[in-house]
Amino acid sequence: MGKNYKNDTVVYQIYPRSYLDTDGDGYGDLKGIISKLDYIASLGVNVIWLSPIYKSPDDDNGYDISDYKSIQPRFGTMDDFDTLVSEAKKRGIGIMMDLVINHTSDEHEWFRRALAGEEKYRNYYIIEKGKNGKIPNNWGNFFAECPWTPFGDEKNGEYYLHLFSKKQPDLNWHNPEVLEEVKDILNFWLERGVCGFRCDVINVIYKNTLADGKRRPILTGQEHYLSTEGCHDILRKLRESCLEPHGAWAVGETVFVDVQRAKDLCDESRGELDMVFSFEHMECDQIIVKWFKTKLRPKKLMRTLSKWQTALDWSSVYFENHDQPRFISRFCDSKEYRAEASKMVAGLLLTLRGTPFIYEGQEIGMTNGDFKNLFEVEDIESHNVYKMAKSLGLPKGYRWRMIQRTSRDNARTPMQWTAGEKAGFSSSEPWLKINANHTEVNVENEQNQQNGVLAFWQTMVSLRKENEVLKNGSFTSLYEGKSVYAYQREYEGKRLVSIMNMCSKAAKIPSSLALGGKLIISNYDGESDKLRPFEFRLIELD
Ligand code: ISL
Repeated sequence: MGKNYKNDTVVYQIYPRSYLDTDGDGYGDLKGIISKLDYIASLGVNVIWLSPIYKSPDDDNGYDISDYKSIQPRFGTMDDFDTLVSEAKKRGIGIMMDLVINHTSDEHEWFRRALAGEEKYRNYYIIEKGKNGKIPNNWGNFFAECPWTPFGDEKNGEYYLHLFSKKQPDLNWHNPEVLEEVKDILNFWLERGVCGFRCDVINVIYKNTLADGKRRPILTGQEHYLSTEGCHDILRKLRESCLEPHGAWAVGETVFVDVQRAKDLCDESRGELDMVFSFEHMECDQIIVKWFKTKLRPKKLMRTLSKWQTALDWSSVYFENHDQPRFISRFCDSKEYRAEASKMVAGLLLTLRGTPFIYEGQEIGMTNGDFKNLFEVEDIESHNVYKMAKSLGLPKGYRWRMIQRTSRDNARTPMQWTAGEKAGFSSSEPWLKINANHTEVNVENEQNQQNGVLAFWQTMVSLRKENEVLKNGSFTSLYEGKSVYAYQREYEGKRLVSIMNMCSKAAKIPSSLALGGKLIISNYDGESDKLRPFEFRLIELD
């Protein structure tokens, strides 16, 4: 992927099961996405990243793949997929697939054959003898469960490793045959015309050793598998054999990544990833682990953003995805300013340096799901964490509030198309509860408003795509206050300044920011000598 391609791209992430259901089974489908391509094109985006659409028993909503070369039947057929690629292409939009290669489903043919005793396939997974009648090591698991499950008959004393659910056995990347299989999968999709891949938890795939790890509050053992040399080597091979020949690109989801590791993974000269998703800016409201949250502190967010903007030459920029609570719900608790806050995030996302990723529903200011109890929550991680909290003796009310705030389902509620029945998402009961605020927060409503949230996102995307300073300019932080953030983008002598107020109270404009210049866009009408709640301004300096 050439440099300009990076700078010109704005990505829209779709969580297929929640986008639009056209066959009335309560799940979104590919035909639904196809029917919304004009809407997606109207956002101005030029790449769609699809969360997994492969065949899967759905233990982790498709991140447990049982066949990498077929489509989940409830999402449609391979013909539907081909139509999606060609119809998107007509609108100047590329399709990016989600590549999940740390693990497969336990229902994948490879794992079944391993269980049936085929040596070749046993070597595809990480299978170990227990130690002294116990599991092989002291590692932790991302979903708060034990990472080892008996492999086949318990009496054999063997276990397989799974960093995620027990239905997601980890692949053995020490086996070169696994690499060959994965190359074949990439080429299969590249030949069908996809433009790239979002690589799921890519920096954990290669485990150096299975030795015990240093004890930590979460994910003991991580020092044995985070960003190992083996992982770098695999990424280089995948680029050389698959991405490069097809002119495709890759963004890596890289958990617990620090600046140096991120640099190592996406430095152009190393030929690995084009960019990464880092997490530090999403953790500004967390206490040690993501399930314990405080109110988001804007200053911490600003500092973290500036740090990453300055440290990396290029990366992705995102504030929402299918794993994170809705961003505006994290720092704007008043309904009154929902629209302003969403517009401010649009201003922020689209004026930072890097490739912006917009998550479905973000463009209309969707908020966290309004779940009333655990029965309404589907996510495997939430259920496991609830159980863990119970075993730690945390009180019931606390446990529920914890899930309510942090559940990944917060961002997975069906897309809100209309104020009507089932939000225009489906004709039957949806797989996950629709937010009651769809009567107010929905696409149809937004499309009738000239100054609405959607219109602002559209304007910001087009500004971003047309403006060389926003596309290519350098980043310099100008001000990081309690709620006021300002930074400058500069390119070939032209300067733009973004200035915003990240809270629901008006804020004074610091004297150092009285820079003059011409207002390009703001999310408020009329002038004001203060920054109003969640006000965003983009200013061109002389
Ligand atoms: O959510 C996280 C950080 O805030 C991490 O726990 C991490 O993003 C996540 O667990 C890894 O996510 C990816 O792989 C998982 C899958 O469940 C997620 O949906 C996917 O994005 C396993 O494949």
